[in-house]
Amino acid sequence: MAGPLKLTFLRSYTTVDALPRTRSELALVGRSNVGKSSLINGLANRKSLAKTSKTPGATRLLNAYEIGKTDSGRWLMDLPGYGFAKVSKAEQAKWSVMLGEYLEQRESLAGVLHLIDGAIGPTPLDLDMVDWLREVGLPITFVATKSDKVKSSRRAKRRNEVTRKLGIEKSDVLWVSAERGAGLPELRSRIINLLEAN
Ligand SMILES: Nc1nc2c(ncn2[C@@H]2O[C@H](COP(=O)(O)OP(=O)(O)O)[C@@H](O)[C@H]2O)c(=O)[nH]1
Ligand SMILES: [Mg+2]
Repeated sequence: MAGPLKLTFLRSYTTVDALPRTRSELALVGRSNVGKSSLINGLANRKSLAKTSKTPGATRLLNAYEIGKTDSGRWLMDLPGYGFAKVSKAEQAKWSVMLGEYLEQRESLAGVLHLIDGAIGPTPLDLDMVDWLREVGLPITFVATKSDKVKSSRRAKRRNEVTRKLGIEKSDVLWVSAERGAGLPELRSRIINLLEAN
């Protein structure tokens, strides 16, 4: 179990080609509004390292964060969220090309943290993304967000639903609340272990 991660925002990239080589990298993938930015802030125990929003933006950027010491070469990459209804077909197509390039070509990519909204459960788009990630063959760590929003009376049922739909075991998903901090120490340890394996 680990305390707050030292996370430094480096910069945003608009293309995969522009990315420099890194030693080891993990990518955050998830529906727009799933709680990615909040989770980054929670992992670092900071309030506004990553911008959070009630109205999901349409910005399609690869946001790079360095983990640990300066020039550690270990990155956490915040990928653009999917499923934002107000995005045009053309914009969506651009998004999936960029994401495909990133996921299929990034040599240092040690794995993907796939965020699923715990308050909603896996959506059809989430399941499409899982199929894609499995096809690419990347190690996936499932993270169910917003656990504080699931009433305790519904928790067991929701946990079963999440694991059944994703086709995984209960122990394969980490439940977290960026708001309350639940599950964050376990997730930080997982992140450190995944990055060090590379
Ligand atoms: N209750 C609760 N709300 C959360 C949590 N994490 C994120 N949210 C809310 O979900 C919305 C989207 O969060 P954000 O981090 O911007 O999502 P992103 O679009 O995936 O980056 C915001 O209104 C957050 O306050 C959580 O753990 N608990
Ligand atoms: Mg965000």
